[in-house]
Amino acid sequence: MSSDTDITDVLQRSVNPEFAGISAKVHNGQPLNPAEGLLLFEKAELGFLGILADIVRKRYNGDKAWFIRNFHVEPTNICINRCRFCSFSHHFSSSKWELTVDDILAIVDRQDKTVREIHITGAVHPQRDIIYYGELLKKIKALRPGLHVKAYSAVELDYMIIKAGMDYRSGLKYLKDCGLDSVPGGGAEIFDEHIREDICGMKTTSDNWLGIHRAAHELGLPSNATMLYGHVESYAHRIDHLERLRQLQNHTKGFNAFIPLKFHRFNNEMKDVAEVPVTEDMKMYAVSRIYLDNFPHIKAYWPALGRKMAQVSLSFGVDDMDGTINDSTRIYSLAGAEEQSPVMTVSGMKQLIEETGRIAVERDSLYRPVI
Ligand code: V47
Repeated sequence: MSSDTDITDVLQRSVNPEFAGISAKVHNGQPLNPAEGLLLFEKAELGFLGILADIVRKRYNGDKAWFIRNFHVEPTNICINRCRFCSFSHHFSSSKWELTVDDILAIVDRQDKTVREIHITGAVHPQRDIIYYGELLKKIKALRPGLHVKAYSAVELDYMIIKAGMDYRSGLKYLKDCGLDSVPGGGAEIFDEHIREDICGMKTTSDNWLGIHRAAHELGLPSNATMLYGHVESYAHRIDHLERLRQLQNHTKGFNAFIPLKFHRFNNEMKDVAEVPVTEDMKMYAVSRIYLDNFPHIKAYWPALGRKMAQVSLSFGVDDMDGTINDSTRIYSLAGAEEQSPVMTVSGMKQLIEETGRIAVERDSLYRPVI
């Protein structure tokens, strides 16, 4: 057998004849329709999904697997929203906390000077506004001009921009002028309106989430997208979510990475919902890679997934391992993820990737290799 085509041909015939058309589309670089995506979730063997996902991954990334030197800042856990899956906000914590601008600058200042990206996201604090967050951006840029600032989820942005009486374009333009470089993917959760109402009804709507990202892309601010999966949603809801993202990406081409986020149940209002097995995680990565054929990158966020399963995910469509993190996020450790103090050295990251046979490539925030 000489090529991927031969292998998938044999596999799809031995596994299920319904997959012949899907396999051909993936080989030819054609998008699947929602019914085909659903069929993959419902009936495809995991090994078959891995092979199809690999075709799309290789098309964009060859054998490279990316990582970045980064850290997070979570400015506060005081939140106007009360999402049922959240273990991070003050509603589920014994303490409330809020960092001052000086506290955040001190965190930035003590990072190693080789770190390239700061990721800022947290709760939606009722007393904070776009001026506060704009000043924070300006001061970070004054302190570390070369640091890429990926900041504020669409949920935080929606709140601060509406509160300022601005539209999304002018609010994002203001923040861009203050130093915003890109927008993280948080707050997408599940776009289906009924499930969203059930798990995070107070949060900004799906249309608003997509509207913020559209406006960001139109201003030249790239962004990421996430999905919170493995709780009360169905496969059809996952495909609906991927389809809405793929349509926006067709218009703007502004998304860099898609990041599936596995639901963790510790210390939140959904603690009675069982977590999905790791096979389901790999299925989620693979179908995302196959369906989002216009996204260049699929990211395994190892603080949420665990480093060993992040390694396995490289065989199910993933090409990006996020970054070194430097023990700077609590969102997942509070929800019960196995990584209670997520920190990875550059050599640890390289080793994790190279053990799987991939080429580890350090990147900047725009996926340019760092020499
Ligand atoms: O939107 C919150 C998720 C997200 C839980 O853009 C939970 O590079 C599982 O978006 N179980 C925020 N997930 C984090 C985020 C992110 C992370 C890493 C990289 C990027 C990026 C973005 O965390 C929230 C929500 O979907 N989340 N609580 C929980 N109990």
